[in-house]
Amino acid sequence: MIAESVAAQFDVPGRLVALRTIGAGNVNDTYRVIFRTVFSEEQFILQRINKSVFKDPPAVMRNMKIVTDHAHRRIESEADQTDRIWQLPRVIPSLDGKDYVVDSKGEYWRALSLISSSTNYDKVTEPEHAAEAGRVLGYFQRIISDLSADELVDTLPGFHIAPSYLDAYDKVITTQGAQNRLSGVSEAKRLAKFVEQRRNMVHILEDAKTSGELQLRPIHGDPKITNVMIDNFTGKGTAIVDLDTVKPGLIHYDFGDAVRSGCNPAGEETSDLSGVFLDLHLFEALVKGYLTEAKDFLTEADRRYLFDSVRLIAFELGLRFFTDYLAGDVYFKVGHEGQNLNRARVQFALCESIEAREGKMRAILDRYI
Ligand code: GN1
Ligand code: MG
Repeated sequence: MIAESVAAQFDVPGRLVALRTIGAGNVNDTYRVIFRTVFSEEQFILQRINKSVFKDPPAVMRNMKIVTDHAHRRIESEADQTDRIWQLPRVIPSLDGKDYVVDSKGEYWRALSLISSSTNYDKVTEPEHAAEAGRVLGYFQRIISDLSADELVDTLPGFHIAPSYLDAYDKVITTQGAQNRLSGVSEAKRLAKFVEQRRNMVHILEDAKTSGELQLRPIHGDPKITNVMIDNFTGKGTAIVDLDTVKPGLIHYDFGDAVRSGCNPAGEETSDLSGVFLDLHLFEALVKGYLTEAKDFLTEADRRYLFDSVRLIAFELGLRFFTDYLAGDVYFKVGHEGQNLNRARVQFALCESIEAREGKMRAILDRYI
């Protein structure tokens, strides 16, 4: 198998004893690998980078290397002032000293260190968990806040640029395939109406960026709850993983994504919409955790757009899933027909719930910032 021969090309001591697919992620293929020597065992993450999403894998790895090198230095320099051990994946070099391996089919692979004794979860039901999700994101953003966005390459042009997703939707919707789905599936028709009613809010963050009110910074790009590692011994957040979307962006994309993912107790993949809502207890806890770390680097303007980012990112992800459903599932991996439609239903239901709670959410934000 290709993954096994690729695994042996990274600089890890010992011999391969196991390689297992882990079903994480909607984009890349991910494996957990175990190597053993006479005296020790090394476990690491092996990933094949999805080239149809990430067109320039070496640039993705360069960003990852710059950010992790910087963050590791900061983690070490602050180590004796914190209440926990913070971790962050390390890029494991290949035997020939590169940050990736290219296989015989031209596919790019990377190896990353595992976060010790920790677990990730795909749903949040306890405020303590939401608080840790907020804290982990705030910490990560803080320790990279002194890195200039100019040092990173835009490896995914259009990523989190909401107006571009609307343009993509407008193109897809005119295709025959999309028209067939719209006329045959009543839920698809309902979602199309939902999109129409929200066109005018799609530009809010990009307008603030264009006017100079909000600035580009290095961001994580994908701080959803499954990327937050919780320490098995202390229950505290210890790391954020999945660093391939680290690039210049607005910190609001991260905040909005963390909230839409960490404050919906039903998670992303439920088919029961009655359980999908923005839980204000979880929100309050996440905001508190986030601001413990973020209050020092957020500007006045940054604070003003926090609520809008939550509403927008939930809508944007729903729109991305819906567009992909209409396009025939070409971007997000699916396990069954209609999965992207269902994912869109969930995010749109969440967006509605966010709209209904706007006053209360703004009041919570005002209380802590
Ligand atoms: C994708 O691959 P994964 O699961 O880490 C997507 C994110 C979405 C997320 C939703 C590069 O992330 O933007 O928020 O699915 N990543 C990319 O589950 O598009
Ligand atoms: Mg990701």
